[in-house]
Amino acid sequence: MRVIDSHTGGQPTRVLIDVSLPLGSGSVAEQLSVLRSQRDDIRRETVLDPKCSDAMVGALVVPPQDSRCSAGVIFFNSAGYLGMCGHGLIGLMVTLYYLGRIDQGDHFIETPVGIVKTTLTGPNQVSFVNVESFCFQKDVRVTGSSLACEEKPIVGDVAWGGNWFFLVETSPLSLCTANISSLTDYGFAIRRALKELGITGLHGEEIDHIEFFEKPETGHANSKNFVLCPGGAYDRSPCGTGTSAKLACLAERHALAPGDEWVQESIVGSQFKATYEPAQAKGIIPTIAGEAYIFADATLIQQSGDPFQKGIKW
Ligand code: PYC
Repeated sequence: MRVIDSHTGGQPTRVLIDVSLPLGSGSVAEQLSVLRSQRDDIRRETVLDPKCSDAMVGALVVPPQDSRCSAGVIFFNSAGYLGMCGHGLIGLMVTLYYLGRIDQGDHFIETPVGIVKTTLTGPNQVSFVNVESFCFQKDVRVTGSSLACEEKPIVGDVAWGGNWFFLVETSPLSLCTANISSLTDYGFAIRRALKELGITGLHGEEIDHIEFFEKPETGHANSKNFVLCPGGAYDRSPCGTGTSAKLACLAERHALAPGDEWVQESIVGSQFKATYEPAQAKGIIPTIAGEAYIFADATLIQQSGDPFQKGIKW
């Protein structure tokens, strides 16, 4: 199988090239449920250990149902499937351009959670108008056995940006790379506590992304973040869906006006530029801009006898 690997602000994306599966002729959301129940081997063989690091997000290009769209895409990682993936979408567009399959300019892409408009402004530069994002619950206090050692409860917002996030405005630990493993442990403890407390997304969905913020001391970014992804990897990019969730919370608090730029920096120092417009219904429509670079155009092979052909599952 041919794969093209890129990274967006340090966070990798693996696009599967010319993989055509019988997933039905429904929407991308419907195709995702067939993929999940019948062909999860594709995800396991392409993004699980030993072929990949936990940080990798795979992208399967599928036929869109909506005729406005150039393509459909299903994103996945070592833990399962994502609704949307901002860094992955930027990687996908740069990859399709590298392959000569799209021109610079506007393209609509169908994802399992809705249609996103992308604009390829250069060979490596992409902006996208994300799905409607909203702050679902403000100032949620989280205590519990998983956080028993903490004196103060953790306070955060629950928001949707194409995935579900718990956003902690004041990070419990300083956001530096030396703290990545402690931040990861802390993020997992919050995830466990949210589960214990029955705190979920709008329709009972698990909140599987945890985001910590702090104000950067230098530079011109408005905020720095650390994002714990579902499989336990941290996002090297500022996280497109996480930045969308952040903008929704800022808008909810009237802390950022429509059209004003927000620069979100990741824990490794990469940046996304973001703005939003109010949505017609409850939330906002974010626009996120970033860049991706390709680093491998490769063929995955399976040798007979390899006990870990299908990936290491745990
Ligand atoms: O950029 O939206 C994103 C994302 C989600 C998980 C990893 N990256």
